[in-house]
Amino acid sequence: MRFDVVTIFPAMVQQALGAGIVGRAIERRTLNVVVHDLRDFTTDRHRVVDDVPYGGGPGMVLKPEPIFRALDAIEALEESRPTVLLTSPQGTRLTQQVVERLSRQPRLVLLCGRYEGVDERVRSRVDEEISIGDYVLSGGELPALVIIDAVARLVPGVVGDEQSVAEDSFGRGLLDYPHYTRPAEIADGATGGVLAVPDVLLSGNHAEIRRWRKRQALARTLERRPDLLAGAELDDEEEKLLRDLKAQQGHET
Ligand code: 9D3
Repeated sequence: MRFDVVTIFPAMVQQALGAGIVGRAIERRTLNVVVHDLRDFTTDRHRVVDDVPYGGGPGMVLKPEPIFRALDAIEALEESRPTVLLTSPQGTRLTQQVVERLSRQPRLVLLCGRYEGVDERVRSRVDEEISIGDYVLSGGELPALVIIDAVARLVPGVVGDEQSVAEDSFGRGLLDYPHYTRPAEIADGATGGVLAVPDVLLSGNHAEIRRWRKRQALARTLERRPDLLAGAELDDEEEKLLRDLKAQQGHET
């Protein structure tokens, strides 16, 4: 899969892409990510990318022509027309479902918004605007990196363990179960007590362990994110565990 990123902070984007799972996938050529400096598509001596808003008001607006030139150049790089995304607070909220849909595209262009926004005419070249959530950031670079990270994980070969991608709790609509590693007991400095790993995980009884994890995942989801249960794909065992948990919850209150 190919990503083209258009930004006024290419070093920030490039730097972040070098690390971790995505960085390794780029090294292996499983992913191709090309970062473009919007200033390279200006034609004036001072490489100006922004201007004051028509009608007045605070802040600056990204000028349309450098963006149009960048998109023309990027679209000419390959035969197929890429899907053009604009990061914007007005966009579709990014969810795993949106991530899955984007991962079916062979080519994505990510236009990173900045300042108060981009000239509205740029939207004539944009297929979809994406927001990563309801909080105010300074620009679209971190959102572009979030989109690339989430989408890239679904590209075959990017994550080493395909099973962990397939089973990923969010993929199935539930929160994760608790994880433990060695040692089996640690001292709790705060209380003088002992923090122990649940016995079932040390039992070697894999059927019991699987059931415990399902129950924990369901209990946490019911407690912290009950909204997720409406869209979750549950098997028969999970449906039964959930009924039991809800019945218990009823007694507790
Ligand atoms: C302070 C300016 N705001 C006035 C109402 C509007 C505004 C413009 C530009 C708010 C934030 C930004 C910069 N943010 C993004 O470009 C952005 C973003 C975000 O802030 N939150 C979540 N997702 C995204 S995607 C792009």
